[in-house]
Amino acid sequence: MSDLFPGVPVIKFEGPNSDNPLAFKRYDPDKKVGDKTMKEHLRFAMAFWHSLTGAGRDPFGDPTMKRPWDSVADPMEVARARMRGVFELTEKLSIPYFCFHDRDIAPEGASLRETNRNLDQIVALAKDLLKTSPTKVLWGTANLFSNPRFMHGAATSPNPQVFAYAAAQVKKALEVTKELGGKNYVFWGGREGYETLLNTDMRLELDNLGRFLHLAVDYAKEIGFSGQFLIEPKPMEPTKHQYDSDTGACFAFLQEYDLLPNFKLNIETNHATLAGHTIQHELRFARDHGILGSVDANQGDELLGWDTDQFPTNLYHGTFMMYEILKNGGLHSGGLNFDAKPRRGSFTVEDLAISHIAGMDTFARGLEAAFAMIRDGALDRPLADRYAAWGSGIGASIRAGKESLRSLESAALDLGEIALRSGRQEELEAIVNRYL
Ligand code: XLS
Ligand code: NI
Ligand code: NI
Repeated sequence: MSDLFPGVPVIKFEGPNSDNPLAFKRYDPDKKVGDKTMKEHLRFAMAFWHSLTGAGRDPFGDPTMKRPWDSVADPMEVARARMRGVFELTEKLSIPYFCFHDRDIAPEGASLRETNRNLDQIVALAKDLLKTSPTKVLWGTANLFSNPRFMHGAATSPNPQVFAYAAAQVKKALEVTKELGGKNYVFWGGREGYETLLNTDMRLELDNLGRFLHLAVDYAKEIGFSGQFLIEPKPMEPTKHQYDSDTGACFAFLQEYDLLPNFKLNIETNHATLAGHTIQHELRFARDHGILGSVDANQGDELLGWDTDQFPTNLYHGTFMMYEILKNGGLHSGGLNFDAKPRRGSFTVEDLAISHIAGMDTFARGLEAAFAMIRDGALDRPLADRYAAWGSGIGASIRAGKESLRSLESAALDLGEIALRSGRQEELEAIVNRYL
């Protein structure tokens, strides 16, 4: 292991009474919860872009983060240090995976050819490090939004040369993800969306997005990449209206373009709240439709209307998320990727480690609470009770498709007052609190 971060020790589990900020209070990787260990349930990943590349820049100020490569001038040397850094940090934190964009890990050159050469060098180093490390790659993706060429979108650009460039980038990113053993490949919509309909042919752009994803599926087959494809819903930012706005919109899109057999969703907490949904809603919708693939675990701020990408410390989110994930039978090839960054004022390397610890403890606590609620049927029993009438009599008959408006009218005409039952919301909320 490299020693770029001497201030970060190997993090150990010390239990809920520990006051050591550099220790796990809840996350005990080998502890069994049901028939799987916490590590197997949670499948944490570090986001390369926030933890290694991100530097604390915001629209009002310069980078703040103190990192070991700050004084290194050669961008390829910086890239090599960051790649060693992601292995060191994930190993010290017992985080089994990392996720990356092509442009996080290697600098762009003067042409795509030169950029790809840079990428190849760093990928060779990563491959080498993978050999001796427990760390693996959860997913790769292409950054199709930072470079000015993507100002009007990538697959949805009005300019076919931009579409071609983006396709070339995805081709390479797929090859690299395969080479590094990535378990999934993600498409987050970047700038696939619009600012104004006055200059946008929405139909054409959506058709092109569908075509683009089919090209990726075809190429993955050709090179034998068997990872899961994921798209990541987000309603806005950077564009005013992102096409993949929420899980419902993504489901309709995948269905319309016949992509459902190949795609699931990577669902992000802060994107859910920006879309005006709870994260539980987004996960439930995806689970119910068989497209819950992976999670970008972070949180927003109630009072800020943008993607603040904070580390997830909200125990209710952690619990409800793990509830949906357990009910989904786990995330399969997916995981919990910390698409999160320490606040700009939390600029030390220790802050970076502590942020991950806080997030991991949140999900470990959420896992235990959700597991216990499911084990006890704490929510399942009242739920089954609420819908019990659909299992017999007229309920069962409606579900079996045996009724018509005419037959239902005759059933209703002579009904007196219908006896309704309480929804018991506060009681259920109090039940959840008992588990926290
Ligand atoms: C941005 C997205 C991005 C994706 C990967 O809001 O969350 O970070 O996860 O491109
Ligand atoms: Ni994300
Ligand atoms: Ni995001």
